[in-house]
Amino acid sequence: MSSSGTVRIHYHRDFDGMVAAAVLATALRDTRGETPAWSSVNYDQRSNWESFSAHERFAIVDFHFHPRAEYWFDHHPTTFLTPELRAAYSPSERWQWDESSPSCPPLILAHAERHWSFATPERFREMAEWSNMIDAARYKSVDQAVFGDAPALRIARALTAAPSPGWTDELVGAMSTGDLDSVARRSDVDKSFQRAARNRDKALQQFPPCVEWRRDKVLVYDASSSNIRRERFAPFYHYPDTHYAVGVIPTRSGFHVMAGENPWNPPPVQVHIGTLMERFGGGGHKAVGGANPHDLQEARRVAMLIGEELRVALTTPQG
Ligand SMILES: [Mn+2]
Repeated sequence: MSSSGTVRIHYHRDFDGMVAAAVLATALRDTRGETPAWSSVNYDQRSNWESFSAHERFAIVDFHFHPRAEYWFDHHPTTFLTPELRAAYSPSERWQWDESSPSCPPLILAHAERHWSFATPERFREMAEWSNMIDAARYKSVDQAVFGDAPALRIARALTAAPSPGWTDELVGAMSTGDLDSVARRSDVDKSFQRAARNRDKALQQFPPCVEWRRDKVLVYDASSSNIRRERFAPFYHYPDTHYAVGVIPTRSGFHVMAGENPWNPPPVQVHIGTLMERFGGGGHKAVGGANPHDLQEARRVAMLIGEELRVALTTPQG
């Protein structure tokens, strides 16, 4: 499988991970005489991380740090799987970690310009800007998040209905040579986008009956049925005056409780959702967090408790 000269770029299979791979492949080819190949990596591959990609030269972008990676770039705060791996990292001409970056591509571009004298093409600047918006969910409005029609948003939604696991490798190739518009116009991208848009419409339609209660701008829902399609921002699309949504959703092995602030109608109180979730064995950030109770009944109970706690926080006068 491995050939002596080729460095393989392993990238996280989402929009910013794909752009990161296209950017790194181009920068390595143009400035370092590399002839890179690429393939996506997913969270299942973290087991046996030590022997990951044991017999080849490789790079990793938008995914966990690996000490044998010849090139590595990431922005995730959770990138180091062990304290030993954290200790093995220090920034270098080939490695860079910046958890303050909203997505991975901008840090690779800045690095390639500074260390390798890479001349960033305009199309990569555009892709990096959209990566920041998509990865950090910084959409201007809930309408843009749900129905946004810009090429980057069409591509990102098309990924939710990918025809095969290897499809993203082909798109990374297209992103390395063409701009977002040309990628979004591909017939395979458009076909997946159309399918994804139908899924979205179904999910929006299915959401209101899942609402358990809405009080004082807090919404609690139960989307635990496997027959229900999910759209991340459906609660705020249907109920824009909501400050917090708390819901139960299925996972591969059980159920997940998630809670989040409405990015387009932020709450007037300072509740840290991650800290709140820690009491139920979960975690997260200030604005969004989750927990995995052991069964559905418990997940529903936790969702109700968290919803009620958020409701009390919103209705208690701040002192
Ligand atoms: Mn990513």
